[in-house]
Amino acid sequence: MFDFLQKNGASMELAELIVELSRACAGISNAIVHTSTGKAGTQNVYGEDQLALDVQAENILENHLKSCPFVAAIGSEELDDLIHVRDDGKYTVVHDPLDGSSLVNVNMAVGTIVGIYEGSDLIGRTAREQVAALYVVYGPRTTLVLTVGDGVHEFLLLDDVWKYEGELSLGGDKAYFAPGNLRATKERDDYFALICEFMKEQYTLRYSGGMVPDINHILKKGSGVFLYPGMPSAPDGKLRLLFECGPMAMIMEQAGGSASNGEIDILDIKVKDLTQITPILIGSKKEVSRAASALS
Ligand code: FDP
Repeated sequence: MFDFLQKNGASMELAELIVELSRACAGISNAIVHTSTGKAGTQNVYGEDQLALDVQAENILENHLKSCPFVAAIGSEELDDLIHVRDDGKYTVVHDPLDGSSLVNVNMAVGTIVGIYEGSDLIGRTAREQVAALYVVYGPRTTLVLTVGDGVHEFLLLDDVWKYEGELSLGGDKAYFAPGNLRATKERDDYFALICEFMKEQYTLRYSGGMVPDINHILKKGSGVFLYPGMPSAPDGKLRLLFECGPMAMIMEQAGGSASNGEIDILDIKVKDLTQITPILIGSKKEVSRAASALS
């Protein structure tokens, strides 16, 4: 993976950091198989109950990142502040260690999401400043999808080694939809109407309840849209700008798609605080702009 990353324009430091992250994710893949799916007895910064696996995935990533000489700071969906790692570090790494972890005990796919910024502060910045982003899908197979700003590339974990599988890009024309937060249809007639249109136009539903596998579906099939809109009682939805939406938006844009909050690109939203959430419409450009007009 190191050589591949350097050939694709990553600096030596960035390539080493991503390789370290890929080792951590191989460890998380193993932990998913061997760790209890029960609760940890603690809550994260959003007040959500943590599973033992959430805590373990967080610890695995944190330990690997602390051992990497290029990491300045770490931000995690599970923590309320950045962890300062070293003054001479070059990168801040933000991550959601185990997105969709409640799906593990029913044996559905879950994921890790990571974004990488240069520098050690994130406030006032935008996700467009990420120098790399990746996600890992822990499903029947474990795959890692990454960008360092030169397209989107997929690797497969085989016997603890990440094997290059190929490039992912949008360009398909099959109509898939993944409608998150369907509860919003109770408060939003426009969302209800859009979902009805998708059904009448015979779009294919592909929604698992895990953002990572649902967006991975769009990237692998080459088309589709994932929606998680807000509603009057929760105007910004619930998905996190830094830890979930920002990295996924960079990957989608690099694959030829787009991501919007309904008004502006996810990649152009200024970070005001680490726990910031945002509505998201992400996938094929034409589907994202259709959803943005329908939900404006
Ligand atoms: P989860 O809360 O289970 O971790 O980021 C959170 C997330 O999963 C996404 O992976 C998923 O798309 C979304 O929440 C599902 O939310 P709803 O339960 O509100 O549908």
